[in-house]
Amino acid sequence: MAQARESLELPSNNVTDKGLDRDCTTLSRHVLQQLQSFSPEAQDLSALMNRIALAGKLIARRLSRAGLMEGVLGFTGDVNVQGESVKKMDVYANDVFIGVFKQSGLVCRLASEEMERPYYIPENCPIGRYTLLYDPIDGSSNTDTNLSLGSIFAIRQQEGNDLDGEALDLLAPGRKQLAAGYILYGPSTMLIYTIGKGVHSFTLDPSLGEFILTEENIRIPNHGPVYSVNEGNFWQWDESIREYIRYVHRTEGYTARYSGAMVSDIHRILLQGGVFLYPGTLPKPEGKLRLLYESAPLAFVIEQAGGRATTGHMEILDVVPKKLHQRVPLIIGSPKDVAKVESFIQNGH
Ligand code: P6P
Repeated sequence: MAQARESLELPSNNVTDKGLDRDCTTLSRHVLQQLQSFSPEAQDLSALMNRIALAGKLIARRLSRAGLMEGVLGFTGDVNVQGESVKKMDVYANDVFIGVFKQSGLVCRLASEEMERPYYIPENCPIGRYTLLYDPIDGSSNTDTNLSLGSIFAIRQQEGNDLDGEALDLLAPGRKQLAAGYILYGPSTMLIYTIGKGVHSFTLDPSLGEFILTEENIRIPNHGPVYSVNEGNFWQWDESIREYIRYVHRTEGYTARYSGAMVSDIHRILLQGGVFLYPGTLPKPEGKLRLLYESAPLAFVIEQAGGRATTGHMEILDVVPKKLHQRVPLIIGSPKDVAKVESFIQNGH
């Protein structure tokens, strides 16, 4: 019997199973933990993040089967407000966010790269206190080649009643964001977010249908080897940017990485350090990237991780947009690397 008892030795009941604890940390629970509160505002934010997660699951599911379905890939034949050819995935993802937030009851307006004007959900507006700003698919050029893509989101408090539908309260600096982050559709689907209390990552477990906590309080390295920029624009840049590129070409320790989806490139920089640039060009000095639903959300995340994001002359989060689809030059990443780029822009070296 003694022999049998030894083989039956049970683990002591004070052993906490880290894996089990982590598997139970879902996104909505994590938001409440972050806020250490069950206030109506905390519950709202938790519910909003849950909706973002649902949108991410629906988009990830579509992308994972795109090659097996009719009508998912390719172009719609339309051109969006940005003057860009629209992919079918752009439209699908844009509609997914509208659909999941209609059900939420919390969001009155959605502003997206794909829509000239904000989309209003009238039934939500009397109580809807939040606005979702998003880029439904970042990196559309990668949809038909099965490469990484992203969705970028920011949540802002609605200020005033916007009776004229001009959404002028959205023309406020990025420091007004309540929450921001991105979903990365890669080998796995990840969701990275901040509500101003650090940066946290979640990985979608398809078998559970849940985003599970993966890393808390992510800190960007002070410096890293990666510089991420489309060098095909080299001769359209200002001389100061060309001088920076010549500097990294001749200096040991730098490596170029550029995927065509900045969510993917910036996620790499968040973890390994470095700098992503989309500078202005001579024909387009304001650059390509949109402030309200691309640069500002990513700037919030990177600043919360200890990094920086600037136009080259001003912190991204301090820029006051003049219009909904305003573009800004973007230099974002590790503090030391962003400062290096700035030194070329501001001092010519
Ligand atoms: P280019 C995707 O359209 C995007 O907004 C970013 O995700 C990406 O880094 C950039 O544009 C790619 O633009 O001009 O280098 O092809």
